Amino acid sequence: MNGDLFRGTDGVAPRPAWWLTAQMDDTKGTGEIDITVDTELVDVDGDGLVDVAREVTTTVVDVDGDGVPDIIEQTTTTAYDIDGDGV
Ligand SMILES: [Ca+2]
Ligand SMILES: [Ca+2]
Repeated sequence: MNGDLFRGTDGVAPRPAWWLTAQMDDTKGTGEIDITVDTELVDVDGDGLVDVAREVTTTVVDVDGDGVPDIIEQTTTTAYDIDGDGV
């Protein structure tokens, strides 16, 4: 019976003899990290001084080197010159 497959004698949840997903092979390939930074400067009032600066950093990580990204992280940092002193 299939129910007997998961019953063990020495635990609540015994490990099955087979796995549903293939094991990861961590001996092949090398990881790769690609970081892209896009900066946008905006002069809202047209006085020639930058009022808003936005920096978007995109990080793409291929952990196992198979060419398919495994982790994608995007961070946006925005700075406002509220008092108009240019800083
Ligand atoms: Ca300005
Ligand atoms: Ca990958």
